[in-house]
Amino acid sequence: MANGVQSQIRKDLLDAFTNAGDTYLSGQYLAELVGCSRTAIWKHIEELRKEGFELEAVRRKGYRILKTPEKITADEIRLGLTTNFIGKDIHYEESVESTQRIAHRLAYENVPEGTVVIAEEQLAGRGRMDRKWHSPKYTGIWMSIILRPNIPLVKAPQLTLLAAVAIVQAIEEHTDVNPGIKWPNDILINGKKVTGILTELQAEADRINSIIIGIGMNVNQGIEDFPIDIQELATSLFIENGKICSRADIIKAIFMNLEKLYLLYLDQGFLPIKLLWESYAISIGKSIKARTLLDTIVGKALGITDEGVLKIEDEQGVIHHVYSADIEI
Ligand code: BTX
Repeated sequence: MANGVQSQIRKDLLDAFTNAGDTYLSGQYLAELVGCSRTAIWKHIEELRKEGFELEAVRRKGYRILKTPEKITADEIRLGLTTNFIGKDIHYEESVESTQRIAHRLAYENVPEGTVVIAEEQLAGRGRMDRKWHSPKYTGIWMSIILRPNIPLVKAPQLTLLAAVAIVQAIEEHTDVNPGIKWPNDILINGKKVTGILTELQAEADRINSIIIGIGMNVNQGIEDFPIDIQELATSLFIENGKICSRADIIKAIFMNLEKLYLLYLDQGFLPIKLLWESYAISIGKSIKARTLLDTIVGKALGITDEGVLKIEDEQGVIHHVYSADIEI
């Protein structure tokens, strides 16, 4: 109980600082707002300082937040987040096998839509078809987001494309680089992979219970931080942009863009998302090789259908519809 009260006070304090922006908030004001003594406020502020928040205290004016910590905390992500449901509930972990695994369990437990699992490190991060996803500590964004759209099963892959658009927009908002999307789930900068998306489902018959969108983004790694076998094909925002990026800011931007696009999608369907997706697509119109589970198709990528399925025209002029594949451009 006591801990619940403490964390509510802390949440209220961070909300107050978020709403105040650059304005100072007095100890008296904060004490009245959250319903505790000024000494208790001072103690909470000291706690926040220990966690790496930089708080300025000015006599007769009060407090304001100057800087949030390098290590991501759920509080730091909440600070300034204006979404209605995505990221409202954050399960933050220091080290996990895979955030997907935890998100699957939470989804079974019926947590609210928009719940997110974020880890500083994954020991068994995974890509599609059980490939490994390298997820070292403190450098990237490793997270899984739970959504519950009321759509038929066949439309689920559209959510991967929607997430890709949200991520590309977030990268553009926080860096000077130009990311592109390689169908279906890779975000590339200068031809190298900066982000992978893994969309998994919990469904019964034709009904989706939950979609779990796993996002792995390389943010502050140097090239030597990648294992030798992926150094040629992987990159990070730091490598491409030359500056350390705040992971919390990028996470917030992903949440905000994702929620906006998701609501648009639920309201108007896939078409507006498709148009945005096409404006970032780098494989369309090019000669590509698509390896599916069954065979390999070589031809020209014509575009995606209204359902998000890739169309490839082979040398005989036959048009193939590809639902899932690895693409080589
Ligand atoms: P994918 O199957 O398209 O890509 C996996 C391939 O990408 C690997 O075989 C390897 O070649 C390469 N790779 C591995 N690690 C990295 C990396 N850090 N950067 C660039 N390339 C890499 C992509 O699958 C989907 C990845 C989703 C990862 C998220 S992280 C949060 C969530 N939890 C979890 O376990 N997975 C997802």
